[in-house]
Amino acid sequence: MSSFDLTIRNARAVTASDTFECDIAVKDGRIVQIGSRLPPCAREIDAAGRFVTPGGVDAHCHLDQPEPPPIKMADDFDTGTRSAACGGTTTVIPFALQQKGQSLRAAVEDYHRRADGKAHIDYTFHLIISDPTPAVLNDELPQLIKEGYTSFKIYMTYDSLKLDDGQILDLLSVAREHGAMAMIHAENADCIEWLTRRLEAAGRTAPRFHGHARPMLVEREATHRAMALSELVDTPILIVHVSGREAVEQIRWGRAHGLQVFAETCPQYLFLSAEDLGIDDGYLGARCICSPPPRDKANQEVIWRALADGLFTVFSSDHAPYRFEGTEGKRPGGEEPDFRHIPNGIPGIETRMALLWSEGVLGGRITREKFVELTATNPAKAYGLHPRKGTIAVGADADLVIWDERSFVLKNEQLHHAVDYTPYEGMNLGAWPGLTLCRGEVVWDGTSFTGRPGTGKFLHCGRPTLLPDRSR
Ligand code: DUC
Ligand code: ZN
Ligand code: ZN
Repeated sequence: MSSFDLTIRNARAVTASDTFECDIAVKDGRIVQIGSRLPPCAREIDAAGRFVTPGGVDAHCHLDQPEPPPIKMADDFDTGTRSAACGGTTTVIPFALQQKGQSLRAAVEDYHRRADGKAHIDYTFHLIISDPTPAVLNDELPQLIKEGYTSFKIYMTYDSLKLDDGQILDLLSVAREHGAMAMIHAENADCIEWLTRRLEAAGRTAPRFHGHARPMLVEREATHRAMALSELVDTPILIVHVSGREAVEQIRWGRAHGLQVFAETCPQYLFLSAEDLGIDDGYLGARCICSPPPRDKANQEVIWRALADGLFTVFSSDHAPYRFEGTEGKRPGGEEPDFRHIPNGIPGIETRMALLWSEGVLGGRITREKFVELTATNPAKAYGLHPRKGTIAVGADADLVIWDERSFVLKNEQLHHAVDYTPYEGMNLGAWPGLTLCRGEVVWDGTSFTGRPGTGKFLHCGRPTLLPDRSR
């Protein structure tokens, strides 16, 4: 009998580069051997020819982020990571948000308190920097990067978060000097505000006008500007939640001109469209309000092609969980606010992996290897977690998903988040994780969630390995 804790037999293991038949042996939470006909083990799981992928790394999700009352996120680190695990994600990277006037360190400490003892799977934090004071730029941020908080998000829109070009240049300089990944939310704030006021003046305040206030050109312009700022400082950026053709064209242009620009997209830009925000002035479309907004079918096709051809580096959920009913979410106390006041964001932490496997892999749009690259390996590399996370290799954490390929109709009641709807209700899916292992422990067995709060650990990130190493 071997000394392994667990052996997975007859796996069809998929990595970002290969698919191969093997047994996978686990000891102390790590993969210790990959081979054929490994010796018997006291605990074995027969994967019987099913595909086994690395557990997903969801590199963009929002959990228990502070909000102005009465708005409150529905998912905290308990329900959010439970939902992630049941959907095949084993690492999440939500955001420690600095409020204006707050020290960055205090924001990180507050966010640790929100996570401590609650997470079921491993996690780390990106930082959101809304107030890049000299203390932040010179002391707090460089020190936090050294401690393993090696990525931060910059907003070009939202009044409470947006930075001007000079502030962005300052932050990109810190990213360059200290080897951090800068993520950018690219939408032109002034255009959005101007359009919003005109829509309001015309009485056009129903949810669907959210999309009218944020047309593609506001994303196109900000994407181009973000790339210009990154070029000026000579440091890479990662543009998050890219929604359609015009932004994709900008990024292709940037790449063709030698700029180092990485890009992320999300399920909502493949599976939702402007019609989901409403075809009339009804309020139900508030459920699909997110920013940038979903576009049209032609833009969905552009995003699919860009996933397949390598334009996109990362596929994340941008899970931003607000209930529709109740006092804290999209329809607070039964009120139906103007689109300006509806919280931006949709749930998706549990559905991200299965949507892409079903429609991308089984739909013949991307390879299995590309699926792994986008959902696990590249996010781990982009944020300094690879090779511990995001791959199937000796020495990596035993974060694994065994896939069940079966058709079913998705319903919110099957999901484990604390949100009262899924935007993907009624979709036919062809696969769902049949088993999720987090550091060798079963957290989801295909029917039941089996995790325990507090077993997920905080991860200190290394230097993002997608970035050039300027230290030599
Ligand atoms: N947009 C964001 O920028 N963040 C959260 C969700 C959303 O829709
Ligand atoms: Zn954003
Ligand atoms: Zn987001």
